[in-house]
Amino acid sequence: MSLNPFDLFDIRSLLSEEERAVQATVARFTDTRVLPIIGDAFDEGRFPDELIPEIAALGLLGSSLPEQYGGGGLNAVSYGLICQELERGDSGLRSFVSVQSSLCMYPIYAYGSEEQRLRWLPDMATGKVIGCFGLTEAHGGSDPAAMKTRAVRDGGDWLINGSKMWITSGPVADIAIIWAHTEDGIQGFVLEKGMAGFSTQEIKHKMSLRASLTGALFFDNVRVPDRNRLPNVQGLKGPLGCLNQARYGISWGPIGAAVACLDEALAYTKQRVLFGRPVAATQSAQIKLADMARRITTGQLLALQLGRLKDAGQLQPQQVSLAKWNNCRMAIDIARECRDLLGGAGITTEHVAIRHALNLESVITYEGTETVHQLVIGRELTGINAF
Ligand code: TGC
Ligand code: FAD
Repeated sequence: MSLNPFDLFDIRSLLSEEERAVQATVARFTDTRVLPIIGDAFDEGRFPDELIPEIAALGLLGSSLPEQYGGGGLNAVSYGLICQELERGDSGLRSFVSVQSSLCMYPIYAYGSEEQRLRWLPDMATGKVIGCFGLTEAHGGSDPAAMKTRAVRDGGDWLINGSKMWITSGPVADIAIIWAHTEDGIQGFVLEKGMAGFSTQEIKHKMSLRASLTGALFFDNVRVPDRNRLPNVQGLKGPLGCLNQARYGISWGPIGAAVACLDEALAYTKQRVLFGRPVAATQSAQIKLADMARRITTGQLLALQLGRLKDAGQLQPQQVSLAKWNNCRMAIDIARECRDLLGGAGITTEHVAIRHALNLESVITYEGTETVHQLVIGRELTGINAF
């Protein structure tokens, strides 16, 4: 019996019925709705927002949140599988779902009041309200504690001044979860589109995540009522707690991108005849393909155990760092190698490898660069902070 080249260790057999059903549903969506349009969307630098109603109808927005807030009540492994299957289509689509679910709905759920949860979460689950998450500033995203954005009390309101950079979905978002220094430490605020002094600008000329919108946010004396402040967290642990959720999903997503690239490279090298034999019949191509399968299998096992730890309530941020680092590095290396195996054909978006390779340049950078995650592990091993 031959093995499934994309699941050499039969990891599917380790999934529950519900987890398999979630994976199959999202895989079908990616095959039928995403893959036919995503190459063009990437070329055009267009986020395919026509897919939002379907993404919402499938329950992919806030899938882990309780049903009373519009969530799906799914476990962490299911959320990981959602990210993996979406990113098999494109990292931009997975980014959209990560930001909406892990970076916007999660903080409202985890740090918000009951009134705030009921006010925003159900509409975010249906895609009626789109969110963005503003932590990074232009002078240095790796060091968010150095943020310059400030919120100052003014009677029952807050006045917010500053800016944020590189914000996914920023140009279209209806609400922005933004993090600002206050006299009581870093706090989170929900800004609403149309608030006076709040403006956005799209970042153009991206060669990566072209099927995703990225922008800058500007706050010029934005008056925000106290009821829009997230009351239940203070300090950097607030935004970093959200990053744990998103980084967890990003530990799964790039597996999908890597699988898409391996799938393409296998098909291509089997039919491409050079020097009288298929490229796949050469030892060097087989070693490369085998190495990809090895790294994907390792990444799959890592992600699944990460998910099982999360579902057991035992997940440590350092474990998320290691998985995000490993699986982003695994996927970008595979995408670049697949691009090479396709020769000149690999440089066009007629094939998926270059699009995934370019996208993964962002994925390995955002949510903590590779270096940041390496230093998190280094600090854990040595007890010495090298940041
Ligand atoms: P440090 O002293 O380590 O910690 C400060 C406080 O935070 C707590 N903490 C965490 N809490 C929850 N989860 C984590 N992962 C945490 N890491 C730390 C910590 O316990 C402490 O709490 P307390 O109560 O003692 O005050 O902070 P540090 O200043 O040394 O920084 C550590 C460092 C460098 C790891 C952190 O700043 C970092 O992770 N930097 C990278 C920033 C980053 O990842 N930004 C991402 C922006 S969002 C984004 O990219 C979205 S992409 C969107 C998409 O998916 O499309
Ligand atoms: P810098 O922090 O300036 O890093 C530059 C280099 O220095 C990197 O190689 C880094 O690894 C290295 N470095 C940093 N610290 C150290 C150190 N101590 N020792 C050695 N080397 C170090 N942010 C949000 O808040 N919300 C979003 O929705 C969002 N979406 C994004 C979408 C895209 C497409 C991109 C590209 C970014 C997005 N980001 C978002 C921002 C992202 O999180 C930051 O780009 C990332 O955290 C890195 O910050 P930086 O770009 O300022 O790089």
